[in-house]
Amino acid sequence: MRPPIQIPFVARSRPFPTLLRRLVFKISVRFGRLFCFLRGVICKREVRAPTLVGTLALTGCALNLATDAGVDWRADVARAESTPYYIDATNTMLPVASATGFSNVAVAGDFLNSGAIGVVIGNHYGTDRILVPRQGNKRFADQTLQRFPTPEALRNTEDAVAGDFRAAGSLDVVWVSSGTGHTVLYYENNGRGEFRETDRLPQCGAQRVAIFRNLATDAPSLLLACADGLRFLANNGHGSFTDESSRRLPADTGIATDIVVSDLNQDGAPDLVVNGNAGIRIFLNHGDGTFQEKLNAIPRSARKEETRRIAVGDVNGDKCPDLYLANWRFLIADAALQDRLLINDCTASFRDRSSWLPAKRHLNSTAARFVDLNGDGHLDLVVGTFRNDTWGRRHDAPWLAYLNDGTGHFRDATAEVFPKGVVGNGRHIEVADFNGDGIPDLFLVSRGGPSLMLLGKIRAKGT
Ligand SMILES: [Ca+2]
Ligand SMILES: [Ca+2]
Ligand SMILES: [Ca+2]
Ligand SMILES: [Ca+2]
Repeated sequence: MRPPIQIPFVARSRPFPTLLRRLVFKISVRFGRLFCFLRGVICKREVRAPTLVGTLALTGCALNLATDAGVDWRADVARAESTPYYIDATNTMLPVASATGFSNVAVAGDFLNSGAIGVVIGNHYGTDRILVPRQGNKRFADQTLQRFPTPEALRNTEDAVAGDFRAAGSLDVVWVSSGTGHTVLYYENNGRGEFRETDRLPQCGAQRVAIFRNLATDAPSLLLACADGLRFLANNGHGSFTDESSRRLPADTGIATDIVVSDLNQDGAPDLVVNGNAGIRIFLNHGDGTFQEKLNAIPRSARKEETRRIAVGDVNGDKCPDLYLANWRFLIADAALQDRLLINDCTASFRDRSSWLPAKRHLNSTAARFVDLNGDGHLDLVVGTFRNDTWGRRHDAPWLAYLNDGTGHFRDATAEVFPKGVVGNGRHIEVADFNGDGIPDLFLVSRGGPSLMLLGKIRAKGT
């Protein structure tokens, strides 16, 4: 039996006075994280009997979650910086405390089947969260306590995807985590945006997860980038999964740290780009969802290279997906900080066109995504950076905006595109129409400091 949870703040109908609220929040965040950590260390998943530490820890986790519930954060609105392209709606739309953490990933979706977009956020050293739309998409509320199961162990979420894995008409969530206990977690949605954790998935030490469909009509399967190689978990059609790695994937996929799905050779079958201990590798789809490596597809980097994230999209208008490698210096001391742009010749062979990128600032790149920032129909780039502080004490590294001239040549237009103060400790970029005005918005996920909500202002041509 789980220990009882006392949550003194949830039932309050009126907000705390500001100073008291902030004090309670600061204390509870610090102790909540500590208790979550202690519980993760001491109370392994298998230990279900109540213990003093376990009870304190779980209560601390709950406090950490609860402090934001019912609190009106509009009192904290300090700024809403704007450019012709984006307005920073972080303080006006988000419960900022709930969007602040050691966040690694966010996934947007209509989790409540309400027609409005919400977002789930995966955190290190804390609890994953769900923010749901309120007031006609004008604000988000943290309903983690009401909608997520209470975590039973420290998780350290690294990545997540959402999909209708059971063909039930609702979005379930798969999390991958480097924490104790299960590291691949399945949150099943009851159709109303309330989740329960199930044991649907085989386990491995995974850092990334991606959805794969060989045909558009297929149930979504899962690809996991695991410490012992790539895994293919085939969806049996109703949300149960079979590990078909040995049948579908090459024998030696190596240690995998990132994976992207895209039809690189334009034959109609989605292929794979895999990052790992052997660098970037291309696995081409035979057409039936089995894969073979295409050797020498990626030109070698002149210097040692450590890639954290791969972005994929056509940047030069030939409809063939190109690649951007967000490179950092983390485990390899002399790795180059230069990111790379790789242009596809439409057969999944790539040429290095990093010279088409603006001069790189001396920053680690930790996230990248192709997005049409100025609505001209050409994919631009958002790049997340950080300053070598994995503890998130510093979260002042810029989010970069690179505009594409349509031929794949980019210029650094950060100051023109992003409002002042768009900084963080970049980890992930989610794109969705969060306020329902038909224009794509950005949710910039930061490890330390608040993640940011940027509402788009430019309507794309033809929309
Ligand atoms: Ca293909
Ligand atoms: Ca291209
Ligand atoms: Ca553009
Ligand atoms: Ca929008």
